[in-house]
Amino acid sequence: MGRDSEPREMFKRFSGNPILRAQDFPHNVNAVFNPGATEFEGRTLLLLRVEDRTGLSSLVVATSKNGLNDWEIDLDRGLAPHEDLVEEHWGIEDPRITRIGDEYYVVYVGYSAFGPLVSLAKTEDFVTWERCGVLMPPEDKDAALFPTTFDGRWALIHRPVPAMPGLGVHMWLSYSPDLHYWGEAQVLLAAQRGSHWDANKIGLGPPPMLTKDGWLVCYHAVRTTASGSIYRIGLALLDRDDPAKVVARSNEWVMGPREGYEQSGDVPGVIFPCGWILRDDGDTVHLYYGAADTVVCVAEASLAAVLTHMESHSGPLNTIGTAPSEIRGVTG
Ligand code: BMA
Repeated sequence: MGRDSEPREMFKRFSGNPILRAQDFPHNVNAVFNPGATEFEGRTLLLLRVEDRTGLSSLVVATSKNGLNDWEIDLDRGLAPHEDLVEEHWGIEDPRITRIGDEYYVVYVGYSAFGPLVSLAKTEDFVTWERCGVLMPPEDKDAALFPTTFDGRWALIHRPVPAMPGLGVHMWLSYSPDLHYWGEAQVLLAAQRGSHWDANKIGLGPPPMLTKDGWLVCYHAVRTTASGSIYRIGLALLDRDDPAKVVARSNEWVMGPREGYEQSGDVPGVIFPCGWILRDDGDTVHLYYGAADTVVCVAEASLAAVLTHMESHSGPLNTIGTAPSEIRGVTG
């Protein structure tokens, strides 16, 4: 699947990238990007963010037998913004899919007239949906559910933006007994400072993936440069039983924009994954990402290689303090 020119890259881009583009649609759309991903009825299912020419986005299903080629776009499945809901006034974006039992819980960004927020909808077939409402008020994005509970509580990683500038934009963890009321909010991963690749602004990519070493988390970091932003991705590991505990964090990015389809488009220099799938061999990971806010791509990695990398490349876990869960009970 990889290219000869990238022997040292852990995530190898599919030679057939981009796998989905606006031109693949039967009607005019502006861009297709940032897909959630899951397996459904023996096929890979992507929930694509499709931005039409009004500028608003909705979620559309595409499926493929091998997760690489021969994608079939299914305009009858997916989720469109509800015109009567203020929280979806300007569209819905960037879905993350978590399978729980026979249901698929899709956490997505609602672009409300009051700012982007985090919403949840669930489905069994990607045709009929039950909206579960807003989980986090504006401004909050980049959220996904864990597929299991922890001491009876559901857990959500999300990314609120502080109103006060200069404090950094960090990843948070919140818990809920019922997927409705959320609390115990705490910083999970703090953006670094200074020249680090993940300084100042970070956010979750796909939902966490359970591995032998804990929950593998993929996150993006936004580097502001004189000629715009660069979106790169890195990895962290969370404790299997206590996801508030960060046990490793890669000290360097594992993939950054490089190819033409990542450097040219509506927003150049962006790779933005929202879904990944661990294949039946237990090792092959397919990472699905939007490139340049314009097209959909896939890259492949070996999970064993990723976990080995985490052992040798773990940097500081957090830079602005310890997670509240770790200092609870400490006085003075
Ligand atoms: C983020 C999100 C993503 C987008 C990225 C780059 O804030 O809005 O949907 O891909 O910016 O433009």
